[in-house]
Amino acid sequence: MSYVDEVLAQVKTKNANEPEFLQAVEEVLNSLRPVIEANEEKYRKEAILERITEPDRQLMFRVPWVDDNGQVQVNRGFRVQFNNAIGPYKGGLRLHPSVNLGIIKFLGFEQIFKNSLTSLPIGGGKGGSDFDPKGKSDREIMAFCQSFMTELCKYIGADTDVPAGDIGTGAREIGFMFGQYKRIRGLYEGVLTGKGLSYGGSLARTEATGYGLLYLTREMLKCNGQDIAGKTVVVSGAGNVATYAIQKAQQMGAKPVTCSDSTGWIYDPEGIDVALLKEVKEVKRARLTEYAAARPSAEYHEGRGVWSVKCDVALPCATQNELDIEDAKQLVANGVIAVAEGANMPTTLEATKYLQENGVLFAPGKAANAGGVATSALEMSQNSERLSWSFEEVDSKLENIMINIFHNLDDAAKRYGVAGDYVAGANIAGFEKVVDAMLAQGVC
Ligand code: NDP
Ligand code: 2IT
Repeated sequence: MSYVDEVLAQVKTKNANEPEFLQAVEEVLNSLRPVIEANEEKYRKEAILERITEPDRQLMFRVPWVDDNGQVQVNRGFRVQFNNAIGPYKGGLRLHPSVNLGIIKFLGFEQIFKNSLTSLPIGGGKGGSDFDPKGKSDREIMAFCQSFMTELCKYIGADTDVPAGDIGTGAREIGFMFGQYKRIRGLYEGVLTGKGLSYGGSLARTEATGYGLLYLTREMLKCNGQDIAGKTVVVSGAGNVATYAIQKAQQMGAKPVTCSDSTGWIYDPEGIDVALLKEVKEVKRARLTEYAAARPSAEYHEGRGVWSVKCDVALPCATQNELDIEDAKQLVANGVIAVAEGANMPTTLEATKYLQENGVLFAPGKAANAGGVATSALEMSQNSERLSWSFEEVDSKLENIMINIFHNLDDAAKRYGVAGDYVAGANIAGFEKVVDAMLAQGVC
């Protein structure tokens, strides 16, 4: 049996109840086959694949907090420190009722390769909780965040592990967590990114994931003889990533016509009104029905359905496995040219394969959404030098990073005879740097 197949079988046995983690490992290991086969004996002897698929450690803890009725609530907290070969663990905190260990492990595993692709010195980690922020008062959010950080603060630090935002964790939550870390540890340090501008945050971090997604998508289109300007874009999600992807797409002359949340979706043929979307989602924290109510050109539909809208470019920016084989078939039938993942693993393996086989340019999340974590690393640099850079400086670094990521994965795919397979290119390019550092650092 090949080394890849051996390790895949072991990972499946050891993590049988974690489908999302197995999906992420399967995608990465399968696309690394040409690299592994070229060094099979060495990698097997060094147990590189066993080591890279087993987290350094996974922390799980109780998060008790008191709700507004005086009732004690208990959630489960997680932090998976996956791999720190190239830098301190780095990755977001997801607050969503669906969170479990397998989901955090898939996100932490993806983060290893994503962070490597940024070319910045950050390792892979992820955390979060099954806490549901929806419908909670600010005081309840604070109570949860303080309790969560009371335990998490023992394991993180500016040079060990630097968490950030993800689904359900934005500036408000990061603020409460930073305050609690500072209070318990007595350290004013860059232990979290995505901080507010008044206490060490970076300009352009809020916009970074969505903007970065568009910088990479534009480069991918350009290198394939296409222009983003004039394209109709379909976006899912209505959170941080989706909002700033829509904004940057408009700035580039494209027309984003959809967005969605967990209850419904908007089709707005005149183009999404970003100011209104921000008002509804960032300020009021309301449902998309309010967007439709305020915008005559918009249609609101219950449930899911954005992938049924005819488009040139599709940008899934909500959550994992939100674009399945039926959606992929519909997109292809409607003439889609490119799919770029703003979310982490939003496209199922079957749908990815179908899109690629049908000539759709496909940019995987670990490359396409790396702008968020890259800008987090720029926030860490600014915190270390106790300076802050201008919006333009951060944004132009972000743009360069995204362009470089695209060329690195394009080159890696060409080097291994799979030109145009950007999934393989991203996995290979991300893996090469991490494995080099792992080998140099010995058995650890
Ligand atoms: P937000 O919490 O800001 O937004 C998430 C959006 O997705 C919301 O509109 C949410 O709707 C919608 N959604 C629909 N279905 C689900 C579901 N089942 N679970 C969770 N959300 C759902 O998160 P972000 O925009 O930050 O994150 C979106 C994706 O991008 C995630 O996959 C995340 O891991 C990834 N990502 C985020 C980065 C960042 O910097 N923030 C960086 C790189 C990747 P509703 O409000 O109704 O729940
Ligand atoms: O998935 C991701 O890359 C993020 N949620 C951002 C992580 C970070 O450390 O900024």
